[in-house]
Amino acid sequence: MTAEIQAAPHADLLTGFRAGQRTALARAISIVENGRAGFERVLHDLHADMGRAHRVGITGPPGAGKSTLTSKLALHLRTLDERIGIVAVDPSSPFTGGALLGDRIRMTNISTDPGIFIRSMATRGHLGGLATTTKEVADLLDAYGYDRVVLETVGVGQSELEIAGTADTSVVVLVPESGDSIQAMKAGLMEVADIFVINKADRPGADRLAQEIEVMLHMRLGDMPTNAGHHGVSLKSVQKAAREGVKAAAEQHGEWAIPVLKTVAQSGEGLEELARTLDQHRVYLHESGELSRRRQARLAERVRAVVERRLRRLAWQRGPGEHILESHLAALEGGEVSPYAVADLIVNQLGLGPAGGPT
Ligand SMILES: Nc1nc2c(ncn2[C@@H]2O[C@H](COP(=O)(O)OP(=O)(O)OP(=O)(O)O)[C@@H](O)[C@H]2O)c(=O)[nH]1
Ligand SMILES: [Mg+2]
Repeated sequence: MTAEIQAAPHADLLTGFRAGQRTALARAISIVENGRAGFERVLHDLHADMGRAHRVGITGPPGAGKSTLTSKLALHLRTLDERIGIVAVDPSSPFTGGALLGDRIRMTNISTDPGIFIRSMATRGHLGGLATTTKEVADLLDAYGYDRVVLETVGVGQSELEIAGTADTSVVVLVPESGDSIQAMKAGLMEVADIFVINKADRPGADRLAQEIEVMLHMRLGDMPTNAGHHGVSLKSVQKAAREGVKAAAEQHGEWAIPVLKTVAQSGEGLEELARTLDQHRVYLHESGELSRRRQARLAERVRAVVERRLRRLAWQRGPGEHILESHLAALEGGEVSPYAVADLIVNQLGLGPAGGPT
């Protein structure tokens, strides 16, 4: 074993964690979140306890109602006696964050229930990368025994999309505001969605957005409804044809027909259907073998991310990388050395043997 997973065994912490003590869970999370000594060992030791939770990613544009939806979903799942862990990635800085406070207030009514655990993550200050840390916190919630682990991220950046894309089931939340469906296409949200939710269905335009999404899903299958674009044909009839087409095509290939649901998160409308659809997707994942494909992809990605994180730490935190860089800044600017030569010097210090270098 390397130094990373040998360090600090945290025996008491693990005992408390496995006994279901929330304080131990909170401590484990803060050790992992802050990358404190021995954090990889904690994850290593708990790895065998992971893999039971259904991981649900909830993403979408800022203010779409993701937190409201998540808390209402959690409340509904509680009535079914499920235990839910929630990780919310807060896009604003932890120091000025209005959104963080907002999330806390909106989620207070559920935060005293022992069957629910909520953690808000700050997006800054993750040397190992936000996406990896967030997923590791989700791992802890899984290992702790939550039946459902929900990851809420704002679908604006690459790492947020990455987080959503590595859940077992990804829910993309959109709202009836102009350009939303086009935004979704642009941001790559279409590619990660297993379920679309049109939230704020109490507002005008929800039906139209649902129709647009269904037509887009159908177009992605490469097969427009034959009457599309025909003069006098309503979007609604195209939607109906599209929905049927998506279902038929999915059934034919044993695939998942991506549903487009409507919700009013504030009042809880549509949440039961969302919960049912999540269960259906979980069954589909099991039966189709897609679950193990997704989990293998997730584990492979994790190994790569951990290797990269260790190399980064080795170069910039433990090793003399920063020092070598600083001491060459003037020479770099003066054109006496190239960035590649300085990189060579740093890499050579890592004790990894020949590492390519400039050719
Ligand atoms: N009209 C209406 N408002 C809603 C609905 N769901 C949520 N809202 C409101 O929309 C606002 C944003 O809700 P949040 O749940 O914080 O949205 P979010 O997507 O988590 O926001 P960020 O995490 O900041 O991106 C709040 O004022 C909610 O009360 C809904 O179904 N209808
Ligand atoms: Mg939120």
